[in-house]
Amino acid sequence: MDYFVNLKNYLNTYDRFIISTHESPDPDGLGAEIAFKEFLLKLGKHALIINSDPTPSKFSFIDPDNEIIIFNENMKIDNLNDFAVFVLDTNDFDNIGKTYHHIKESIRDVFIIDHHEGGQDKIKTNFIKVEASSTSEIIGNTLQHFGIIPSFKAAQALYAGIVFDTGCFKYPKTSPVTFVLAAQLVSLGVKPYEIYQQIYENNSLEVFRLRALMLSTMEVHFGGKLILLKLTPEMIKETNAPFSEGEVNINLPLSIQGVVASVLVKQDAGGPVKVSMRTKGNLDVAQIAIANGGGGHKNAAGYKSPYDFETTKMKVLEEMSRFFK
Ligand SMILES: [Mn+2]
Repeated sequence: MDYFVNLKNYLNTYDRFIISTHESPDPDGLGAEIAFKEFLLKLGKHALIINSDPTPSKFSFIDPDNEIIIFNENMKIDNLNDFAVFVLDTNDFDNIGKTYHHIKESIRDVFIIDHHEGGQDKIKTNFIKVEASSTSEIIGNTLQHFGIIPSFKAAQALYAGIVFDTGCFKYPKTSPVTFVLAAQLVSLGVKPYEIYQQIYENNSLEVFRLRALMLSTMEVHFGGKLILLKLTPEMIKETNAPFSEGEVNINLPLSIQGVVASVLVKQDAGGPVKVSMRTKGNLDVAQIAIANGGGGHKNAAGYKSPYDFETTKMKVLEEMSRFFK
């Protein structure tokens, strides 16, 4: 399949674009947005980035010029009827949050660029490449395809996105394509150790306290093969750490010998209870997420639950039990 046919058609049809990514934006969504905006501008297009949630401060280095606009209910976008939208790093419209719901009646069209499972029905008319390590990888390859060299800013943004989504080039979708692109970005001046420090050695004390609280909720299930952690609004209040900083702790239990699944049941103040699942090997949690209205990859997926915290926990353990019979 030539993934670029859909993209070229869309670019030939419209001239003004809004770029957005998922709620709780991560370096992959942010990096892809910054580089993709530059790409659109170089093609002579008009482009704005509008996100539903603010950029976490530790990731602000990805947007050094403060280009990303944070949505608010009262914002006025001139000639909104002329705009078409690019959604990056999610294929779940509910996951784009307030921005999308506010503009969806006015905009002309929507195009998705993503690497998550769950959007199989959308692959034919969008640009969804589930084997890509990251959306930043897809955007980097898109620039290569069009013969456009990213600026240092865009190169750094893309590199940060790739590092984050591959866990420093170690998750299963890391491929030769990933390394070739990373080599190009480093040749453009990106300093790998600086990006590593920005993303991984930049924690606040509040974030570390939140991690300690979350680890103290640890439950061991299925003979030590599955670990469950909790992240509650009370923990956020007590530590004053950002919710998104708690979410990443789901990866910690996978460092334990014999653990093949990690589950996080989480809730931000006023929001729904959510479930995140991480696994090793062939345990496919995308299926569980999709069956519950969510999405993700085989080894990393999640969904929003209609139930309270305890019921959600019991139900996800029941779903996961299929792997441990
Ligand atoms: Mn991603």
